Amino acid sequence: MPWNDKFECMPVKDLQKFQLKKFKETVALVSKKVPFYKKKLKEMGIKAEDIKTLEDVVKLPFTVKNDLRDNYPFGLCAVPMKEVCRVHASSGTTGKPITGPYTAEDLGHWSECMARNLWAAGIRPDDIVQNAYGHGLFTGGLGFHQGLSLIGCAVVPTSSGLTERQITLLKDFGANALCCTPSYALTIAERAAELKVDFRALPLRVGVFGAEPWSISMRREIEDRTGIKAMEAYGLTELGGPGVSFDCEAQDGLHINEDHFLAEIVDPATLEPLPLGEKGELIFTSLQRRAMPMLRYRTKDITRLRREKCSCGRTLLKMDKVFGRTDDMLIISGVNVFPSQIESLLLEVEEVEPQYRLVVRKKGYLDQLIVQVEGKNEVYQAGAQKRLEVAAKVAGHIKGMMGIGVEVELVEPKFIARSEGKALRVVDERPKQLR
Ligand code: DLL
Repeated sequence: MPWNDKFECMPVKDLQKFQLKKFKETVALVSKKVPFYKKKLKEMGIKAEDIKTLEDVVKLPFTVKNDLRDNYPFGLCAVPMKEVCRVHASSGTTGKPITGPYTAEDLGHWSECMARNLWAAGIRPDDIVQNAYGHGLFTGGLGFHQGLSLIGCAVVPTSSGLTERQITLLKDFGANALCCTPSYALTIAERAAELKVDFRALPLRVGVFGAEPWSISMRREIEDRTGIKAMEAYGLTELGGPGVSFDCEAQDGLHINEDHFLAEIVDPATLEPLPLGEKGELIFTSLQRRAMPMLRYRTKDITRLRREKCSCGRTLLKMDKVFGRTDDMLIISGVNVFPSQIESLLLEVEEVEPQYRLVVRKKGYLDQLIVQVEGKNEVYQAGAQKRLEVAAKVAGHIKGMMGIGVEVELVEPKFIARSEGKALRVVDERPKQLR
C-alpha cells in the first residue's frame, strides 16, 4: 500500500483534472506576483486565462538556472518574506548560488513527497534510519529528515562525512536504512570492509540513494557489496529538493509526484516538446509551490517519460533512471558520451574497482578522453605488465561497445578521491574557450 493512495493511485483522468486546477493557479500566481514571469508572459502575449488545458504548458516560457542566478537571492519569490520560513541553496560549481525558499505550506508538501518516496522504499515507523546526506543548505539532509519524521522513524541525522563514525553508529544503533548519495554508500561500504565490519551481518536492509547520476550497474554493484536493497530518490533544489520522483518495489523507473510537478520532455537542442517514450531533457512546472513557483524549469537531466500500469499499483507517470546531464555530455570522436555509459562498461571489467574519473583534454583539434580507473589491489600489485594489459582490456571494451578510442590509465587503489556527497566524475582540462 502506498503512503498516500489517494494521490499515488488516482485514476489518471482525475489526477490530470487536479493538475490542471493547480497549474492554472500557479500561472495566475506568478503572472501577478513575480515580476520576472509577469514581464515574460506579457512579452509573449500570454494571459493566465489562456491556460485551458495541461497541453497549454508549451505556450509558456522556459526557466533556466541563470534566471535564478540573475534574480538572486529572492527575486523569483511569489510571497512576501514574512511568509518564507526556510531557505535552502545549491552552490553549483560556478557563479552565484541558487536559492530555494519555502513557505510553511511548501515544507508540508515537501515532507509529504519525501514520505511517499521513503515509504515506497519500504521504510516504516519502527525503522531506525541513518541519514547521511549533508545537512544544511543542501536539500538532501533536511528533506529526508522531514519525510522520515512524518513517517515516524527513529532518525539518526549523522549528515555526511566522518565515515568511520558512520560505520560505528550503523553498528551501535542498528539502523535498518541508510540514506546518502550512491557514491558515499560505496565509500562507506569500502571503509567498512577495510575495518572488517561485515555489512551483511548488520540489520541494515535498504538504502535510499540519489542526488547524482548512477547507472543500473552501479546500483547492482552497491547491492552486491552491501547486501542491502538500493532504492532511489530524485529531485533538485529549484523544485524544492528531493521528493520529485522515486522508485517503487518494481524498480522500473521513478514515479513522479504528479500532483506537485508537471513533467515534459523536450529536445535539448531545439526545445521542441517530445512525445512520451522519447529521450530528451526533463522539464518541470511546479503545481503547488508557493514561495518560488517554477514554470517549465529546464533540469538538464536526460531521461524518458512513460505512462504505463505499474505492478505496484501507482498510476503516477514514470521517468527512466536519469541517463546523464546535458552539461556532462562529452563529444568524443563525434560520439555523444555520458559518464554513466562509461561507468556501466567499467563495472563489467572484473579487474577494476568502481572508482573512476574522466579527464577531458585537447589534443590538436580533437577532444581526448582519459579514463582513470583504479585497479583492484592484487591486479595493481601484479606489476607494470599486468596494469598495461588490464588498461588495454578496458580500452578495448569501451571501443567495442561504444566505438570510441579512449586512453585508459589504470591508477593505484585509493588514487581517486572518495566521495562523501556528490562524486566528481568529469575533470575538464580543455581551455575554457575551446569547450
Ligand atoms: O541533489 C536533491 C536531492 C537530494 C536529490 C537528495 C536526491 C537525494 P541539487 O543539488 O540541486 O539537488 O542537484 C540536482 O542532481 O538535476 C540531477 O542532475 C542530479 N540528481 C538528483 N537526484 C538524482 C538521481 C539534489 N536520483 C541535480 N539520479 C539534478 C540522477 C540525480 N541524478
